[in-house]
Amino acid sequence: MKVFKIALIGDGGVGKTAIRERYLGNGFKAQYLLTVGADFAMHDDNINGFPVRYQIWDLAGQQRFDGVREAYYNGCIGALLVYDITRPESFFNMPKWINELWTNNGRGRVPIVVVANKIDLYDILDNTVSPSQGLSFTENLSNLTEPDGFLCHFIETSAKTGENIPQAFSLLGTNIPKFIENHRRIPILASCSY
Ligand code: G3D
Ligand code: MG
Repeated sequence: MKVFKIALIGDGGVGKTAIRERYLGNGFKAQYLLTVGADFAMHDDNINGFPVRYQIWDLAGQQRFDGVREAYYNGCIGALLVYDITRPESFFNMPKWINELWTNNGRGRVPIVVVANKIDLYDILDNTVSPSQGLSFTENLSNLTEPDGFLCHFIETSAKTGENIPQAFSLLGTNIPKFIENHRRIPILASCSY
């Protein structure tokens, strides 16, 4: 079975861990990597009908992150980049996260799904980031990745209600084969085989 390392990235508090827990279902067992300050969990899924195993990396403590950036990103083949629609600064910080991912994973521009999380709060709070802002950001990102053979996707989720959580992962999954097709000569890393 193919194993794909994917990372959850985005500011603290945007809902990365909540998204992961939703996707994995109750009772999942994450392994905590003390040296990296992150934990990862495995989840089997399929891409276009082919079985794959995702190794999902999630930061356990943001403050420890500085020294372990490379280990966190190394070998990643894609990421869910999460922002919180109720906190515009988490939206405006996205370029920083993209830069870190693309600089440190060893493969360059890997696929990203931009995830607008906490949509259950749209109706309750003012000053939320609008879906059109998220979409237009993602279209600009796609302009960068199109020469690499894939586009980036945008999806609105709620880890609280569960809306669109599996769909966020499958959107990323559809881009992984396209990425691999265009990067056949990139060496396979131990942490992620394809
Ligand atoms: P992080 O892993 O990105 O740091 P967490 O974020 O998953 O720890 O989530 C941070 C807080 O946001 C948590 O609340 C969590 O319950 C909440 N949250 C996550 N996703 C959603 C969502 O879709 N809707 C709503 N309403 N809340 C969400 P606490 O209170 O535990 O800090
Ligand atoms: Mg977390």
